[in-house]
Amino acid sequence: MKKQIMQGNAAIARAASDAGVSVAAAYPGTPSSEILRDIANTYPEVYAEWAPNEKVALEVVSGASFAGARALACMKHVGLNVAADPLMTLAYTGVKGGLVILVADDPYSHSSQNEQDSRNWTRFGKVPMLEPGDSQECYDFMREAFDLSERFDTPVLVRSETRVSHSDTVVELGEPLEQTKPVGLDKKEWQKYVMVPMNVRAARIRVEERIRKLETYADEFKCNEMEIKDTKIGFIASGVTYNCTKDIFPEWSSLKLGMVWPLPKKMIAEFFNKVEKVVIVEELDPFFETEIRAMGYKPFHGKDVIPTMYELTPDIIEKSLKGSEYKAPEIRVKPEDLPRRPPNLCVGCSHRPLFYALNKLGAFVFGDIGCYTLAAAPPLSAIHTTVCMGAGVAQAHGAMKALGKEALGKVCSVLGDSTFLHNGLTPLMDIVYNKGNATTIVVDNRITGMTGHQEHPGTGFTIRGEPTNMVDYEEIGRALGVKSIRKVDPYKINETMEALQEEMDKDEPSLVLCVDSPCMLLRREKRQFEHSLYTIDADKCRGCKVCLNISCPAISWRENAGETIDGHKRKGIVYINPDQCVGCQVCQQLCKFEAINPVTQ
Ligand SMILES: Cc1ncc(C[n+]2csc(CCOP(=O)(O)OP(=O)(O)O)c2C)c(N)n1
Repeated sequence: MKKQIMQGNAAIARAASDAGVSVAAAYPGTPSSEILRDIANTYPEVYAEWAPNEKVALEVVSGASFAGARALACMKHVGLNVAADPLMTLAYTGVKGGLVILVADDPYSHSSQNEQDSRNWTRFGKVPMLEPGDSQECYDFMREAFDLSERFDTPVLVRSETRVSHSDTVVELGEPLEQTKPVGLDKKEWQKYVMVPMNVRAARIRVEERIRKLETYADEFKCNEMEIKDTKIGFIASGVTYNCTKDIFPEWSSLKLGMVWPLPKKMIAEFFNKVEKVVIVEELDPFFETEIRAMGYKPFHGKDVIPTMYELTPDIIEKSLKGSEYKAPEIRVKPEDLPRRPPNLCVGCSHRPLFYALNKLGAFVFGDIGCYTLAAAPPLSAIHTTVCMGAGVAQAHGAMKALGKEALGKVCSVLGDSTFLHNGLTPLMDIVYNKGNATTIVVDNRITGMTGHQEHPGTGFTIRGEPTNMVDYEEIGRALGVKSIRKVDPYKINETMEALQEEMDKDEPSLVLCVDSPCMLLRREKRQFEHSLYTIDADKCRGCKVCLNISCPAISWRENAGETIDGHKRKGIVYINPDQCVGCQVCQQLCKFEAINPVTQ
């Protein structure tokens, strides 16, 4: 079918296949994760792999490009920070096969640790960037990106964002290209690919020349579009922001910048010539505005009225430009209008008892990013920092170096299995090498949970479900020099607390591995619990609410004030929802009154 309704990410995947991509690699991250999944599930001709992190993903695909194959790396915005090191130098080496880096931003931080604007990488990295605004453009711009990459000998960035990646719109597909056989590696090209100072200086000149050529090309590039209507007023925008602004002010003239950088200088000059008042509407940073002002133009409005943070929705754009009272971005839906439904760990999740234990121990926990970050919220309240993937391991070490022996027994870091493999090994090596004494806890639930169950080198499966080597965390710890390696079963709360305290007390690095605790939503691996369901004995529950401290979605509080039990007045009792309980037995371990018992047939 030539026309289909497609999600932005699905259109990106399809475009990669239709553009003849041979190799695609990614590390998952919302809102980009579906792209590689779709490639792996739908386009068998494309080699696809989950890399342990974004830097490796980009390096893998750049190798394919150097061999002459078309190649794609996908990541979320913060992933590009991790991949920035190869990116900055790949701009100098250039490519052989078309090399595209898809980066998906997350304005409003729906699912991210920051709200950075990836457009800043394009100017900084000296590589062009395209920005689609709907699924059709995802498809078209991606195909353009591969052509552009080969034509100008450059990696090309394509920036998506949550609303583009995760919206479904109609896509008219083009003719697929045959996947071309890579031309192969050529030793004679070493001066292009070996970035030693002598070659860097030559490459530097090529980079500048390329930017100039791209600047000229931008003026004729079909992804940049000018539409002259009302000449009194017009707007400059890109991506989804262009669509939103166009919806509200359809009668205005417009300049859509499909290429974010370099900018089409002649087109911009023409637009300012033809339109009396130019408004620059852009989400997050004043990227276009800074550039356009530097060219000597004075927009009528830009960031003086348009917010510099969060998403730009049609109503925010409208209020900002219609000169209403509206100044700062508002939280759109007032929390008090909604029933409170904070995100929570799943029923039976192995992270819950571990963080309950850490809370009871009173430890300061340097945390990380994953489902377990949810333990920062009350009542678990057992994650005290979250910065970026792998950071907690090194931060615990740094804090303990700063505080000296007084921190012994009180500090640790926790990170997930995927996060450990992404960026946790290097800081653990650092702790050992520099004679630290921090405790590193790996919550191994056998999958990349938070982003939707992607495989990684510790799961034993590739992206296409083929069995493969499974990393042994204990062996890794030993190889890095950790002497104290301990396995704990997080579901056994008292034993876990004892083990954690012992490890934190040690004046040496230690690695704690939470074992036999697969993600509750994983199908292939299941924790076997003794019983499948627990219930409350109403005659024994005193309503002390201790079991509510684990924030289990299956447990709730039922008011029945005035009732007494053994002469003890209780305000209510606890209820366990039999449709939700999976029998993890965590709540039972907390009940002093033996009021929580298994249901036996
Ligand atoms: C640099 C970077 N890349 C990707 C992400 C997206 N991301 C958030 S958490 C996470 C991994 C979580 O998996 P794991 O560590 O196994 O913990 P789990 O969610 O399974 O508990 C990923 C990929 C990110 N936040 N930062």
